[in-house]
Amino acid sequence: EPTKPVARGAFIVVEGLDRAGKTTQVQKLCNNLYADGHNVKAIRFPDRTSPIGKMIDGYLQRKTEMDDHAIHLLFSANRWEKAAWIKEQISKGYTIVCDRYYYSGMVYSAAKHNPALSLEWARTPDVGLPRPDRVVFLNLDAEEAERRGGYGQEKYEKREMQERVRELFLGLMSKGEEESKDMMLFDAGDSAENVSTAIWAEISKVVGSVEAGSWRDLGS
Ligand code: FDM
Repeated sequence: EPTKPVARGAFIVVEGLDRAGKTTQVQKLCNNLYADGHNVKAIRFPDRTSPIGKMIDGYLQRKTEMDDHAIHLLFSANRWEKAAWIKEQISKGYTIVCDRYYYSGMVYSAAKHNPALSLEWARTPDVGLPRPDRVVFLNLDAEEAERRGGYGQEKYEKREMQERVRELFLGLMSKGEEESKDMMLFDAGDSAENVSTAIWAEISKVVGSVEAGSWRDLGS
């Protein structure tokens, strides 16, 4: 249990394309938070360990096929099954650092260009989930992503898909969309050390305000 009494923990999401360095930055952010005396837990979506997560894993590894809407709803359900736990941890004073959330959910599904699956439709099943206090978006151009090495074998690891995903992520930030209020862009093309320093400058302030009780409620 946390030692310092705080109003609540913060809910921080890290988003971005494959190769943008999400895993590294989540780790560095957790280390910085921990060293600064905060209680912190890292999670990721999809959480492939639950029964729903195992269905998602089979789909991503191309072992099973699924309708675009059906897999979208499974990704959302995979967040809903963790929502109560997230709220509980935060109320206990733990700051949660989360690798991907409903921003990935919206843009990866909408990037399929299925005419029956709009960004608007994709947003709906996640309405009501805990709202992050800040979303760190790691932006990387296609060329730099290519320079960092080839993509893996999973479902969405193709260049055309990644480019559409990137455009949709940027669209979420620039179009005055609801999501843009929480998102902050970081240039992931910089060194991991510089990116981590920039993220820490922002997130340390956010977490400080949240713990002091001078921040909005989760979910509002
Ligand atoms: N993904 C992830 C989605 O399509 N929807 C979602 O809601 C989430 C959370 O799944 F291609 C995609 C994004 C990525 C894949 O890969 C998961 P990682 O490497 O486990 O993040």
